[in-house]
Amino acid sequence: TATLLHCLVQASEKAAAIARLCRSENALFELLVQEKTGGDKNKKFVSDFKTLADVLIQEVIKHDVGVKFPVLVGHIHGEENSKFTNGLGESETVRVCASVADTAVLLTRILDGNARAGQLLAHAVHVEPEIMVDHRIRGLRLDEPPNNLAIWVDPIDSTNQYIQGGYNMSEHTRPHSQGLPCVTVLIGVYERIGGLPVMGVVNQPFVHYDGENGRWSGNVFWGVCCNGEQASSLSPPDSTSPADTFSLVLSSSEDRAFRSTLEEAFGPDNIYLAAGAGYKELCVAKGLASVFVSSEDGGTYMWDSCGPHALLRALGGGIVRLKSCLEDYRHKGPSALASTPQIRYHKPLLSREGAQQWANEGGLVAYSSDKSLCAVIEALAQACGPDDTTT
Ligand code: 2IP
Ligand code: CA
Ligand code: CA
Repeated sequence: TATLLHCLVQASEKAAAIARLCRSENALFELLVQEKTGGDKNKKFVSDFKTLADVLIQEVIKHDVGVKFPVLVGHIHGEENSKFTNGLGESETVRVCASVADTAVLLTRILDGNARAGQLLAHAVHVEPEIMVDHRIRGLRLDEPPNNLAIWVDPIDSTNQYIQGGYNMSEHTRPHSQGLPCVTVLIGVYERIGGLPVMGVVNQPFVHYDGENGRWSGNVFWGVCCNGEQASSLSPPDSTSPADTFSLVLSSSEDRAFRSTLEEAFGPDNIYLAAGAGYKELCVAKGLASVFVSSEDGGTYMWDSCGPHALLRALGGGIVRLKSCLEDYRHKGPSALASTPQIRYHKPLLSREGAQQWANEGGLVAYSSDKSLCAVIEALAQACGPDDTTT
């Protein structure tokens, strides 16, 4: 399994390289930021290149992991569908071909004859990024057989920020509210039976900008939690530090009343707003916030949380459904929180259709320690009163 982790880190680095390329090469960037103006010319042209970038990255991850781990083929799922449809309704299946040349031909056709863009992308699809060997991964002894496992991929989380761009240099010790650092590539491995997340990679393609060469570099984080083994590229947050204040990170589109409740309970200065579900979960793993709470049913999906969830479990935290926590707390008291089940990733919601089948039902809480989970649930339960389970 340590080789699987290495393979996932490598796949995430290739994904990050493709994401950076689409912003650094003019031939691609122009397509990425192109406004949809309607009209057939624009429709025939790639009406939604950002979707193509998403689909392509997802297919690259599926391909690269599948080649090394054939037992995982058919068990790697993602947000996107491999069929890409342009504005005229013409569909083509995006895939990694046997050679750079073949992939370039396919992508050029999808890009309505834009050979320069097709070749640039094909090259990035086939070149192996150089990654530093992480000795901590080498040293892991994990014996979960890959034929018990399946994967959720979000090829680009926070697409809006990816398209918009931007970077606020001043934010180092608190979460970025928006901009390229909120963009992540999320890969999460879960058990086919039981659905617990056991291994996760969160890649942040845009972290440092080198003004001299105009290039971005990123960070990659991983965590493993299976068979009693917990390991991560991050260290567990130091909860004994006296300066440790409780803080929360929320979506800027979080329900106003819900946000106000939290502001009253914890003080407005301890609430941060940030873009990207994956990024907010990463902020919790990094200790930039104690919890990420989302009250919206369907605000996030399995692919938004599986990878970061494994990372959090590796650090002694987790992700649970907000609604079930509040119910447990109200009916059984604070001690029930210790046994609130972790979100599972293997079963669709049969009462729903399409992508909604994979929504994180009833909102979520991502936390770095049981203490943080209790603090936020206690505050919400008290604020909402004993009978209100609608939150
Ligand atoms: C989105 C993206 C959004 C996020 C939403 C995700 O994924 O991360 O930013 O909303 O939850 O599903 P918010 O930023 O308000 O938290 P994608 O970009 O993959 O659609
Ligand atoms: Ca997402
Ligand atoms: Ca996405």
